[in-house]
Amino acid sequence: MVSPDRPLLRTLQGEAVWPPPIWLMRQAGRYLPEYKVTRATAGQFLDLCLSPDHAVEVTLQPLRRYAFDGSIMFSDILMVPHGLGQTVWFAEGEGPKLLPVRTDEALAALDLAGFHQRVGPVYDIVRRLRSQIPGTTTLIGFAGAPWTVATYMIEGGSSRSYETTKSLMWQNPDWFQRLIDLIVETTVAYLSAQVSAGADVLQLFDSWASALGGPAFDRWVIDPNRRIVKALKAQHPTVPVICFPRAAGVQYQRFADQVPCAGLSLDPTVPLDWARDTLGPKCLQGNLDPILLVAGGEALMTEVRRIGDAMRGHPFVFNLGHGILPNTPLDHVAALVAEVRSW
Ligand code: 1CP
Repeated sequence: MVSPDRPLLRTLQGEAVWPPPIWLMRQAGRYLPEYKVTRATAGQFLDLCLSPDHAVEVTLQPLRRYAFDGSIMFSDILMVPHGLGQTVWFAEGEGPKLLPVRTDEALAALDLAGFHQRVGPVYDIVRRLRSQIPGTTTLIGFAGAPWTVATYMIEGGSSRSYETTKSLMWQNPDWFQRLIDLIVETTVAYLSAQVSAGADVLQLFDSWASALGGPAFDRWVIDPNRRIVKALKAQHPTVPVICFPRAAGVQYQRFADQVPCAGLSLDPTVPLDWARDTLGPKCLQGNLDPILLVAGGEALMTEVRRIGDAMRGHPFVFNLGHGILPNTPLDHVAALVAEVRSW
């Protein structure tokens, strides 16, 4: 049964709930021994993402240990390129690989018509989670933001400098705009279908937002996020969207002014007093350094309390400033959750 009292949802609707709700980005994953067991039986990483039995199981694993207030469906931002028919695979120990999209022909071959069918299991996963998570837990759907997804689609995997992506973006902005527009349209349809399947809240991950500045940040980070959030708000007015233009620095302010999202996720470099005063009316989420959660001890607790002191009285979601790291000790996570819940 879904309870009306979901602290994470209430917070994103603007209430300064205290103690703040807590969940962790990438809370399912390799720091959990039980994840490694399921991962080993599921086959390829993409098979894990597209197998409802396994994906539901790994989504529930961190909830069983830590009773987080939010449950993020287990999936990956590369589900959108996969759904568009781009060839995506995960090379063991190397990360994601894709057959790059760099030409008119490759762009024309992407196929929105077959999208929902290719990602169909994701909607099944959300539906099953809706009925299996505790009633007070908020179910989070997600997607990558267009700029970040485009870097993977063009580079063919992870990148340090995004050299091919940026070169194409500046040499052929019309082509790049067509790719971004396709990702915007697909992402709206994808997230909307996640809501129809039962997601309470959505998060857009723009993990590589800090690669752009000036007008390029406005055009390729702010504008696509704004269009997606506006379209989702029109279709699902009560569903809050959290945006995460990671490491965008002072550009967080321009982003906040122009993107009508309910929540902003902050990376560890964002000063919280500045965020509270300038990004203000929005609910803020973050921003513990994931390496502090690996380090543990007094340093961890001092920082966790500093974050709490800065954000008390404001709608705030306790989270990391980026995904949890595989080396994170389980008892550090338990100590973090106990500390936040003691406030
Ligand atoms: O070996 C394994 O088990 C695969 C590791 C892994 C996992 C656990 C990958 C490959 N993706 C995931 C799951 C995942 N990815 C989630 C799970 C839900 C949860 O939080 O429990 C989420 C939200 C993502 C989102 C994601 N994937 C992002 C955005 C968030 C972020 O961390 O910046 C990005 C950039 C990706 C791409 C990706 N997928 C996987 C890897 C190793 C990467 C990053 C590669 C890179 O650094 O470029």
